[in-house]
Amino acid sequence: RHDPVFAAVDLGATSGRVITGRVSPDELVLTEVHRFANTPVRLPDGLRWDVLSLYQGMLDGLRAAARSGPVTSVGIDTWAVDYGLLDSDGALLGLPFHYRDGRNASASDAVLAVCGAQELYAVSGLQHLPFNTVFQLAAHRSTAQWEAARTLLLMPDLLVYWLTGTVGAEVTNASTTGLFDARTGTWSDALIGRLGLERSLFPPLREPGDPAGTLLPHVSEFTGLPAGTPVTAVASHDTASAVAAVPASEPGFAYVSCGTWSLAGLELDAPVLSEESRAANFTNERGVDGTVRYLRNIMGMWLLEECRRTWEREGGSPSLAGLLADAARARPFAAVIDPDDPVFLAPGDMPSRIDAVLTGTGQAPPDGPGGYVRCVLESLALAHRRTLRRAAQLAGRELSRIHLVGGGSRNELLCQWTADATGLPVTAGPAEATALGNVLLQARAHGLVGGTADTRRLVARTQELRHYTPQGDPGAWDRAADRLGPARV
Ligand code: LRH
Repeated sequence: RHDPVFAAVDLGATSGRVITGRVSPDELVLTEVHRFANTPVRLPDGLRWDVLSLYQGMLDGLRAAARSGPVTSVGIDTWAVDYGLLDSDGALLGLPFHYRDGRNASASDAVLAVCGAQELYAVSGLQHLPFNTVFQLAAHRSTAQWEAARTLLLMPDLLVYWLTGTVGAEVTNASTTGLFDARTGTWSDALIGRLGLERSLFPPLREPGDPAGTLLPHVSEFTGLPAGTPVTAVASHDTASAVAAVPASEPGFAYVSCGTWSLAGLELDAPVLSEESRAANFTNERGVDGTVRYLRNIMGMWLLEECRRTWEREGGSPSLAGLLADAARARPFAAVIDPDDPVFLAPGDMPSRIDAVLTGTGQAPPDGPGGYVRCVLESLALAHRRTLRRAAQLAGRELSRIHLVGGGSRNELLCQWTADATGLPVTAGPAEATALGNVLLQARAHGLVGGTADTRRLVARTQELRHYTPQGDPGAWDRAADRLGPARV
């Protein structure tokens, strides 16, 4: 059998992977052929992505993919908002900043002074996060590089450019810039003009499924992929790829795409741009086929990952399995935090920051790693609950089920507690939703699967899913939620 194989490049905040996906009408097999670290570097002027090592990791991965057999096409997805600037020769100006760099807070004030939050939201429908591209650009404008900049490429588009020499902006990720019109699905000339940005910085848009060029000769030579191998624009925002692969069939589903971030929300046909929605900071990011990803960012597994990095730096290296077993035994609801407190955004000592927040809210800090992990996971379950309930209210929907996808879906405590806190059944998996979404969009572009409904059926049929029903005393979750005071959402 020679089922077509697609190579998915999926770069996450802590690692990058190249995965091959073999697709047939009733089979969908992913194989990770290469994994590499994504280690940001702090330079004197800020925290940067090591984009050359990511590029090299991707090339090595494509070479491994080529060795494993014929590859029909390549697709790339990464996290959102970050970008590189090219000069008039097409050369990259400096290393892209990391969205967790601290320079953006004051820049966002400068933007909001020119264009109010209401005006921005009415057009872009984007949640306010201090690192939205529009704010990062305001910080970038005071640098010498800015004068030389002619083209802005978001991370996946930059990597596509290096593979193929073609320039474009894929829409699902463009929708996270703050300069994209959520109603029309195009760059907002109005906002770009109002903020005094050059319209020519922003490349022509690509829809998921559009061709994005073919491999340059030196790329083909290095990787061993044949000359002419196509690169396909996928839903290049990782969250959009993940949502496209949510194995849902019923209309009332909600999703939590859970990795470094928890992205919790609904899929809608049209944006919700009301003042209430803006005040609750819900975003209207673009999905496949013009759908709207109506969601909020929740700080996610970052809290746990950053706790573990802190413990490792201090010489301990508790295994994840051990930590989760300790968390399961720790006292329930001993400590709850709002995971979205901005103090948690930057890299650094996470347990100390949790202590400070707990002390500030009259709660005692946990007395061991298991206690911190319990605090983080219960707090995330509570954040899933209030975010999804509010999303449903604002969009006028009834919820019937939560699909928890992404790496966090492997965490049984988080899945069970999300079910318990919300009172809704949770279907967990696939953990590889983003890579599946990437592969299946390519398969669709090559005529192997139909639309999103087909994609989702294929995922549901072929991937291992787990089901959680709500258990325990729902009142305990209500009381824990009350302890957090008036919710930000
Ligand atoms: C998740 C994600 C999320 C963005 C963030 C910057 O990886 O793409 O959707 O908000 O990274």
